[in-house]
Amino acid sequence: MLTLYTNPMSPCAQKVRIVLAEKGLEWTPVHVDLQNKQNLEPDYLKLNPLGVVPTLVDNGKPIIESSLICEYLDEAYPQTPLRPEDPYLRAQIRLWCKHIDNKLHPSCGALQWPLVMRPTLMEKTEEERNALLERVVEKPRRERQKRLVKFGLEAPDVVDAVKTYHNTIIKMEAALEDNAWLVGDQFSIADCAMAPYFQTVIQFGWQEIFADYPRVADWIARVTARPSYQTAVSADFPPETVEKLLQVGAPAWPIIQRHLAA
Ligand SMILES: N[C@@H](CCC(=O)N[C@@H](CS)C(=O)NCC(=O)O)C(=O)O
Repeated sequence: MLTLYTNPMSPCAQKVRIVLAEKGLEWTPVHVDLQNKQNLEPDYLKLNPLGVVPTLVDNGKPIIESSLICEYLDEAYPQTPLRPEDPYLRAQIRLWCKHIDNKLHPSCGALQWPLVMRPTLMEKTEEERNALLERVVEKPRRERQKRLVKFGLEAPDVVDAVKTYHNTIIKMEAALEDNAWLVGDQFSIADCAMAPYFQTVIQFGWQEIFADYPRVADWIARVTARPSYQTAVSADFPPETVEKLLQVGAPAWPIIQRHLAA
């Protein structure tokens, strides 16, 4: 009995949903409203003390941290293995996941927040907004969110985020030179973990970021065409959502381009 506390826009939750779909596992979703900070409610904090999605609950046992959830699922449900046996290749997968968790994930947040979260928070009074942000559990995340609400796409985090995306794409292009997937020729947790971070780029219509990197563009085409991606991610983006996000992303593109050139 698997339950996933999730949100459609969350790349961390998307990666777990891709793994669940690859493995053909049945699961029950519980929607967590991030825009209204349901993730910081006491009941949710009991499951996930960091106050973030996703949280997987397997037979009553909570598991947090998306990369750890992916590994857990691969170990607990060995059908359709998503990691090779070779310890060296497993270390390569962990290295990608570490890069994603530590660098790419905060960068993705820096791109999503000004366009998706900030508008809802700006509808609240300054007092309400500050009170909500003050409750964010981890200090670096709290401070980052405050900057992104205050400065939007001009926050220093956004310049760094665009650079991190650019460097990640360069690394991916090199990794894909000799391999079909990020680690060797087997589709793995590394690919599941990376794919959602390009959903963010695509949803805002910023594909030019990877246009000069043919292997990355081809990898994105292959990963997004997989049935797992279609059910775990694309299904949450109906045409009206796609249209809305493209509208939000279009005026932001010149700013992203300026940051890319900086
Ligand atoms: N390291 C965590 C990061 C989780 C995370 O940052 N989740 C975001 C959504 S992708 C979240 O819940 N944000 C809510 C907030 O910051 O208030 C993981 O990989 O699970």
